[in-house]
This record gives sequence, C-alpha cells and structure tokens, in this order.
Amino acid sequence: MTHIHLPQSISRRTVLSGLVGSAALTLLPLPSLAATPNVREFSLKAQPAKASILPDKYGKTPVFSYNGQIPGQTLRVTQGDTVRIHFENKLDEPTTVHWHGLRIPIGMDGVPDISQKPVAPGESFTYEFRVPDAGTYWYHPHVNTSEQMAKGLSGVFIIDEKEPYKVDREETWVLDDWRFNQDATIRNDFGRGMDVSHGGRTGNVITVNGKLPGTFPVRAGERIRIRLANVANAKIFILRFEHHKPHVIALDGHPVEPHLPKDNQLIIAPGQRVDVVLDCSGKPGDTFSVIDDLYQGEVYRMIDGVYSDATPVRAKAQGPVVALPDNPLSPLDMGSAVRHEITIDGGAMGSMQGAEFKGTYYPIGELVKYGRVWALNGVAAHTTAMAPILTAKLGSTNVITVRNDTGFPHPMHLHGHAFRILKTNGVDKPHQPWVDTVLMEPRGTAEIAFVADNPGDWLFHCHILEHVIGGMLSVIRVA
Ligand SMILES: [Cu+2]
Repeated sequence: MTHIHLPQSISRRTVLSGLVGSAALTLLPLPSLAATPNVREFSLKAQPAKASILPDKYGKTPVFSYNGQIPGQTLRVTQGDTVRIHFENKLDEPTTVHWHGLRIPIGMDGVPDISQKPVAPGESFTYEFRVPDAGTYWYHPHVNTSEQMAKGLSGVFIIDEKEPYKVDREETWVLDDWRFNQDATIRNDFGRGMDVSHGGRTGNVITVNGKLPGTFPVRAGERIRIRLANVANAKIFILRFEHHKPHVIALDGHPVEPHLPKDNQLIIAPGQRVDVVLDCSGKPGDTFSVIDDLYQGEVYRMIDGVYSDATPVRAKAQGPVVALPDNPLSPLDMGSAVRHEITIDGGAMGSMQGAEFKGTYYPIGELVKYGRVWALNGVAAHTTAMAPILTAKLGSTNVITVRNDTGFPHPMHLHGHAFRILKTNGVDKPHQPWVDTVLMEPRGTAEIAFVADNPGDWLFHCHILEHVIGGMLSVIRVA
C-alpha cells in the first residue's frame, strides 16, 4: 500500500519545463499542499490462490482471491480521501469490482454494461473516486457474481471518521459461508436451480475472517468496536452475544442512534454491515458465546469470547455509547416526495403466474426453461442494463413501497445511494436508519425513501446472488 504523493504537481512541472524551459518555472506558483486532495493508492489483483480455510488435514482450498487473501485485503482510508485503485484481472474469466455502499460516480460502480466493460483476463482498470461517507463498506465482483463470490472474491472497505471514534480497540468480523466437498474444494454446483428458486446458495461451513470461528480474547472493562460484514451469497446471520449487550452504532456504514437490537439479536443479511460497541462487562476468566440464532431450535455457538486473567482495563463502567457523526447525506423532503411501488414475485411455492423476459411475457412453466423464477414489477431480468423500473428526477425525494409477495426473505440493495427505512410491514421502523440494503421479510413490505442525488442507472437487486440469476434485478434511473 502506498499513499500521499504529488503526481499532478510533478507531471505538470515536467510538462511545463519541457515546454517553456526550467527558467520559467521559478515564476509559476506551485500547487499548495493544502489544496492537494489526499490520494490513497492501492493495487488490487483478482487472482486464483490456495487458502487454508479448513484444518490442515483437509488440505488447502483453491479459491478466487483479491491479492491472494481470503477475505480480500482490507482497504482502509479516511473520509474525504480520493482513492485510486489499480485493479488487475489475473483470473481466466472477466470480472469487475463493485464498491458496495459507496456513493461514487456511476462510471466507478463496477456494473457491466452500465459502468464499464468487464475487465478481461489479463487486463486492468483504474478505479478512482472520492469517498464522501465514513463507515464499514465492502467490495466484490459484479460479473458471474454468484460463482466468483462463492469462490471467495470479496473484501472489506473501511472508511475512518475524520475524528477517531473513541474505543479501546477495533475488530472486523467478515462473516461468510462456504459449500465444501470432503476434500476442501468448493462444490462447483454454482447457480443450481434449487438454490435459484429457493433460499440461494447456503454452505456447510461458516467462517469469520476466512477461518473457522474460534475464540475471541477480550479483557475485562474493554470497549470494542466490532465491524460485522456479511459477504455470504445467501446466508443470513442472527448473532446474539451471551451475557453482553452490544450497542448498534451504524448500519451499512451509516451512523444510527446507539441502541440495543431487538431481542439482543444482530440480524445481518447478505450485503449488510453492522457496527457495534461491545462493553466487556464480565470478570477476568469469564467466557461467553456468540450464538447464531438463525437455526431455530438449536443453539449454534459460533465464537467463544474468553476473558483474560488480566485486571480490568478500568475500575468503573464506561459512560453511555455515543453516536457517530452523521454522514453528509441529502436530507429527505417528504413534502415533495414522489411515490413508487416495486413488487417482488416468484420463487418456489410462490403464486407468480408468469413474467416478462426479454420483452415477451411467458407463463411460469415457460419462464423456468430460461432459468428465471423471480420478477420485479412483473419483469425477470436478463442483463444488468435493464430498462428502468422507475426514473427519479435528479434532486427529488422518492419513496418506494417494496412489497415482497414471496415466501422467502430478500435483502434488497440499491447502488449509488443510501436510503432511509421509514416503515416495515406498515409500522414505523425504529430509528429509521439510513442503509443500502433492506431485508424484506417473507410476505412483508418496506417503505424506503431516498434523495436521487447521484445521476446514473443504478441497480436495485436482491443480494441473495442466486436470486439475481433467477431474475431479481432492476434499474433505477436518476436523471
Ligand atoms: Cu432474494
């Protein structure tokens, strides 16, 4: 990782000296350091690698990686920085990088046929953008996404607040699941019909930061910020910290009023991030478990928190958890809001009769022959460059009522914007958080609002990646 350099001033000086001779240079004002944006440069390679995910006796797993790592190298910059990422595709298939949750120009969004041409094997692409918001974000491919992500392509993108948020230390937990064969290879049944029409590709092994979950050492009295990111294709995590009360401080990167989650459960669907503050209120030598409550009727212990014997970091309990500073999001103007509706239909055991595909209506029995089983407002997608499901005027406030008429949950993700969840299932959403992904309950509704302040054609799709294969993708045009 390299950063802070002055390429513009150097190249200008080089060019100028070539044109007018070095004597003139002394008369020219040099760009002041204060006016130079902080440019952070990274090299990122999508490349095959072998990763030690399972215990040694199973052997290494051939994966797709960013910079040879599982999860991919964490990119970390400060709010307001300009980021320049030199991306190289060392895979034998095309790919792109999508910067999930970052509000950046459409040309940098990594969506094929909209933002850019896929980066062919052996080719490169330079992504460059300024990061307006602080928070926990992530990146992943947007080509053959289900397979490339199931093979390991994803990484976390952390954007630090300009003023550091006060905690004793920070942790990042990248949550994932994998579908392994007995020999530690990844099962190559990508996009199989059963996963597309049901709940997506779930795995048989869970990892945290690319390893089997283990122990989490803590010290009494510590205050820890934990950044949780779910990079799984389809699995929803519902985490509960035994004997502890982590406060949620951010959702999908964006600050939210610090609060205890309902039933002490952190629900993290694919694509979502949750930042929590954990006060280690136990005693030296204590242990506790972090449990995944998704599996009803059985207690799945994911991580064991283990207190060291060290004396507490501080004698008395910490003060209340304070809020993060707001990100510079455009405020909603509800008085002028334009209303829209998007209905999700289809899936196994659903009631969808048929849908439009490539401009033709097909009854469901025909549609499945094209591998499509889901539709948004009656249209099953066949490309990322779909005709817009709705158009929002640049600068306008828009409210979308999303209706899930299916028997499955769907984490619906909007590119290029944050939106506010006003209601779920007709009831005001507590804290009305700003997010980029909303988890729709089966047969549930959500009312979401956003200011269309970033021009372009932006994907609105399910983050269960096999559902995208089955057609659950649309485009919202901001113009
Ligand atoms: Cu879905």
